[in-house]
Amino acid sequence: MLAQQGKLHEGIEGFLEGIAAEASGQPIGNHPEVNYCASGQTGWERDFGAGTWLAEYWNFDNSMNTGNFGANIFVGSPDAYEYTSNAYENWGNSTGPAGQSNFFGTRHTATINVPANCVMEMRLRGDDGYALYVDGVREAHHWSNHGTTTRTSTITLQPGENLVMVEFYEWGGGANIRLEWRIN
Ligand SMILES: [Ca+2]
Ligand SMILES: [Ca+2]
Repeated sequence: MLAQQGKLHEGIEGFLEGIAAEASGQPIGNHPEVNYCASGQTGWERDFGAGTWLAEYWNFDNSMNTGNFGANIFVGSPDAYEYTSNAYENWGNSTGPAGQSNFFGTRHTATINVPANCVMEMRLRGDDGYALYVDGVREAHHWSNHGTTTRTSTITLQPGENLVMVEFYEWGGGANIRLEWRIN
């Protein structure tokens, strides 16, 4: 699937590691078949259902500032992880999910099943860098140090399983990563 798309970009190594982890039996977030398009959800919603997302958290240090954190952060076992209903967090200037208030990264991964094509808008906001992938294709990103910005993408979820991944890193100051969705 990935090879057919012929795309290599920041974060893809981590994505492939995620595939390998799944194949090795490490669980990832999962969701029963849900007809999101029939939900009538036309306002922005953050929740996808309990336990949909595997949220993995890594601390790093500022020596990893190579201008491309994606190649460096998401390697090895995470420092912490949990299962969540959403990829929506706002830590502000407080401690992040793995114990550091600066220099941490998060990756939310979910397998979202839908029974038929489902056109969904996904709105991603973040401080600092973030990226959204669906089945290995980068749909949105703003992978640099910055205050909160927003990227909105129109995604067509295919019948069956769709692997959705949100990557994020915090460099300094405030920190948030917030994914929301709605049906057009
Ligand atoms: Ca920040
Ligand atoms: Ca911070």
